[in-house]
Amino acid sequence: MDEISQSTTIELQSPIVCPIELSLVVPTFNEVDNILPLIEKVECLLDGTINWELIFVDDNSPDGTSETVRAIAQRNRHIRVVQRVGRRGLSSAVVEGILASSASVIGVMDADMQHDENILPLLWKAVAQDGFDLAVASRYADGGGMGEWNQRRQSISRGATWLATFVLKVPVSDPMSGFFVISRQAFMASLPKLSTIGFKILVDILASAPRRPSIKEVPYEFRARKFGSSKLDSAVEWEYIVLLTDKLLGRFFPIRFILFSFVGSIGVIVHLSALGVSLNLFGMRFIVAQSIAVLTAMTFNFLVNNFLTYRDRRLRGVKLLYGLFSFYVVCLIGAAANVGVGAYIYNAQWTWWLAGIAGAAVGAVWNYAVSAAFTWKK
Ligand SMILES: Nc1nc2c(ncn2[C@@H]2O[C@H](COP(=O)(O)OP(=O)(O)O)[C@@H](O)[C@H]2O)c(=O)[nH]1
Ligand SMILES: [Mg+2]
Repeated sequence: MDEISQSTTIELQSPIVCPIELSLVVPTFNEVDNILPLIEKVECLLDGTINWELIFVDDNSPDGTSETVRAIAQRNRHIRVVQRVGRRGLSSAVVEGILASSASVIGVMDADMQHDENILPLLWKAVAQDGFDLAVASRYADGGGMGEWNQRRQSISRGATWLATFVLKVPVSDPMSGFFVISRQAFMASLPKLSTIGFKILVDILASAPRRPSIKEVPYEFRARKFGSSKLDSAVEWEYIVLLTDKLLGRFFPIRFILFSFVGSIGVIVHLSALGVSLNLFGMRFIVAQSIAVLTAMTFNFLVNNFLTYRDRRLRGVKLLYGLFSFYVVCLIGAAANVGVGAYIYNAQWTWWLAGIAGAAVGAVWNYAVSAAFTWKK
């Protein structure tokens, strides 16, 4: 054994004098004004009681959040930043922060101080000392509250909470909470099955758990934001639906294929509508009307898939045009495969509708697989 590896072994064998007891992971996007107040609050609360580290996972915020954290981290060894470039996403940020941390108990919390940090020690104790797998800060448990949220957001949150019950393996009053403490063991157990889509990492963790985790709920009152603004928009609501669909059906089919097929089935309605209008309103010949309908449906499918199914690889500008033409080519070959397979099965004396479904299925798989490789290639 050489000198370096010998000394490493000795170091690892020596007892840890002051282990980190809580790794706090905070996802950030444009939170520059919240960084210092949050650090000060956590310091006041935990210093001298729980040995902590605080990891900000920042998606390269244009407001300089990463630089601000780094400047503080130069002077304060409790603090670190994981700066991600070219990527966005709250859930994936939390996962990367947890994987970059070291304590056996992990806390997840927002940067904007809407989460009441005063209950952190309670959450930590439930996991670190009382042996729970997970402690969730809950707005819906007795004693908790939604603070100043308007009626619309409260209703959306309640609806989303209700929807989550279909994928969760364990009942929790506030599965949408972004404020919780979890043992590393419980997190690692869920990790292989995580979808890391969107905003709701706790729903993801709970739905991916291989066994029922033990859970403690701690009520708290959600606070109003003082600095910065919410990143919740309709895209986040859509990603939530995608997450739940992935949790329900993802083990059978890739989530993008499910979305692609969903868009395709709406495309059939678009096709029939365009055909009906061309024939009945404009009195076109069938062959012309059918061609217009095919073109309309393909364009519709392309644009909607570009917006929803591939929103993370969305094509814009000239690339959008190239993408559209490559999609036309893919779909026309798909249509030929559809007709070919359908005719083959029909000629082999199968029923007409089975031949039709088999042809459509082959066409759909072709369109999905080939457009993924060419139109929306990574
Ligand atoms: N790293 C990262 N953090 C995000 C992203 N979107 C939101 N956040 C952070 O996640 C936390 C919750 O977001 P927020 O907009 O306050 O959501 P709201 O409380 O539901 O309105 C905040 O600390 C945000 O800065 C993202 O795309 N990447
Ligand atoms: Mg917030």
